Amino acid sequence: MDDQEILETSEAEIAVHWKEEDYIHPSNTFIAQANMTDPTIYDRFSLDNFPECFKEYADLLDWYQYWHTTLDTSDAPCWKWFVGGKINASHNCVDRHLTQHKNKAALIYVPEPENEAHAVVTYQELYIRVNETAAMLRDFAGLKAGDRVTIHMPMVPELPVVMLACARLGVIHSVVFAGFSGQACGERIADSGSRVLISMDAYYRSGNLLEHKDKVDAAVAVAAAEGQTVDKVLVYRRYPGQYSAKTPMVEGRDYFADEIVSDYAGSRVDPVPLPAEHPLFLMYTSGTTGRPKGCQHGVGGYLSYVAGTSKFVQDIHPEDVYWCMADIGWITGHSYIVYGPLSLGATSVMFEGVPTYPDAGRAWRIAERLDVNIFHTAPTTIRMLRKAGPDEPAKYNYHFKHMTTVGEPIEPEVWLWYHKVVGKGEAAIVDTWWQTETGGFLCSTMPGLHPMKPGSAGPAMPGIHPVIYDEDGNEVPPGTQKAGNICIRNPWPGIFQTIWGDRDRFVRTYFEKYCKNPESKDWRDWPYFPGDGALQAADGYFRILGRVDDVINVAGHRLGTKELESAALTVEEIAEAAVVPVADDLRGRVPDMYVSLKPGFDASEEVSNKVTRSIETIIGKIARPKHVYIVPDMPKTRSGKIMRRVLSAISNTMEIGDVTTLANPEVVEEVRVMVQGEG
Ligand code: 6R9
Repeated sequence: MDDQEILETSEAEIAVHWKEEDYIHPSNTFIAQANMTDPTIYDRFSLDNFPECFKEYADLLDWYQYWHTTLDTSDAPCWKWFVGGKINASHNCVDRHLTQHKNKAALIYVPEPENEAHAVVTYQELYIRVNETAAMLRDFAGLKAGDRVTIHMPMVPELPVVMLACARLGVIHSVVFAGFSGQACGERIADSGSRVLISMDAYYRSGNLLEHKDKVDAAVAVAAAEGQTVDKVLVYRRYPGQYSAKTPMVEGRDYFADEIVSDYAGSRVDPVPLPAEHPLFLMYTSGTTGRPKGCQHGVGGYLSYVAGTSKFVQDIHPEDVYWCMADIGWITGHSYIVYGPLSLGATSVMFEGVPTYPDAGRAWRIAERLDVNIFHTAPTTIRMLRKAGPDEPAKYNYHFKHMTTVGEPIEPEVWLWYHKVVGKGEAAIVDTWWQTETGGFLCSTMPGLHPMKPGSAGPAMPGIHPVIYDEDGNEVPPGTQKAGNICIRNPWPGIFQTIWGDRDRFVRTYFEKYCKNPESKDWRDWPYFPGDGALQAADGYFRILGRVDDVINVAGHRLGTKELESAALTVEEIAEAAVVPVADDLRGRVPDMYVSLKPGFDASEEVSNKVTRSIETIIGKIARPKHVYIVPDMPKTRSGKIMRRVLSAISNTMEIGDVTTLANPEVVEEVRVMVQGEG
């Protein structure tokens, strides 16, 4: 695909029709209590003060040893932050809060069955559990600093406990979202080189206790086929002492974690002082090729950035009850359920299940009962809740001072419902644009400083200096109504360090496009290219339009079209596959799958079902296509490239444009009728 084609196929096309509304101002009550109301923060974080300005974030943390170099660029573009510094994330998220807050709730866990009690984990209790778990990981599993461990766990309090236990030892965790298949987990185990897998027997979702342990065996087998042996699997039980899965445990490999950890009761493990640039975790995310990328985040920079943004943008104070509805298996959960809030000594709520089960009032009951006052979720959830129970929030007595939306562009109309109905007109809203790769927020209003503009993320964060480039690298000035590729001119502490085991891909994917000089060690020559289209209004606010590459953002989850296409191609009958994003009222974008068959095979429902099943097994149910269309042939250029732009126009009922230059223009109308019907 050439660049123009990429732009044309992008989600930007669909998003660009959204209207901007007027500004909405945060209330005086909010401003009076906000953590950040000083506009000079933007001057302090200007490029003139770069990179030293980020000391302000790093100083929110405890350091065993202060750094000597704020930013080391000698291995450009693999930036090293706070070099010479020594730090531990587990100490910062747990131990250091004991003196003042040991009896404060660190985590409040809300299980799905409403008759099961909430679990309140105080900082003292978290300290005990993290220590005992760290002892188990070190002494039973044999893990040490620098080793990788894969964690395939649902939303249970043991998940953050295990993450913090790893962080205590310097073990690099790689959490794989529980909704991913065993095969997807296995590929990530192999890529990261984990010999230990931590998992769970079962968890609740929409009223069912779902078997989860069955994924373990698939994952271990896939990893083995790729040359990575897993010699220990630690399985937590949803009900300790009672195994809820049907899959048998494998003798000598699988152990009940809740049983083993009891052998370490009372153990204490000192947090290991780690160099600031030591990796804290890997988080796999989809890219433009079939293979997911292990984004590697370093402890000192990442933790500083999420602490700073949690304080100033999430506006978390010690007395707040903060609830981010994301799953910890995604970056939002890592940064803004676990590391950001806990580094500030906050109370972070986590819940099991889905927002709409048993009914659309669940979220508001939780908010009322726990007196949540900071609420954080994604447009897809907001759309779902709005559809399932538009009047529900009014029935519950809760009050949010602050709300977040993250993960995909939000339509102004959905934003307004969030503001008026969920936020009862009281809450300040931040629309935070960022990515797995960026560790924390890149663009957002500062809630106590800026008015909100529905549908726009807002200005750049302090110390983040974006620029919009056209395809040729010319800067697009603000206020021109012209969209382009948003890039960041400078590094910041939250940026990932590299792609695990693939530095070349890191450089190629994120820097090559706009790099000014590949030999340079100067950060000014290496703008970061996140892969999103955007436009900047005259007021400096950025409107993010969506991906400009082959990534589809489904309900806020990133899927690579190539991953889906490869999964479809494993079905015997399939000759070719093409995936395009289609607009969906609830989930934002969903994939439509077009396939053509090998000679000798006939189209049937059975074949479409096979395609769907194969995607579910290879990736997971979240990737299930909305439709599988079996077409007689793919629309192709004369050089044989599938014209995804044409398929996308058909799926989204948009102008198809000129197809006369195609090798097989007649097939376009045939496919259109198949999808849209006659007329
Ligand atoms: C945090 C997270 C990243 C992609 C990103 C962009 C989209 C995220 C957004 C947004 C518009 C927002 N995205 N936040 N688009 N407005 N506020 O979602 O990380 O899963 O890596 O996805 O999501 O396209 O490039 P990740």
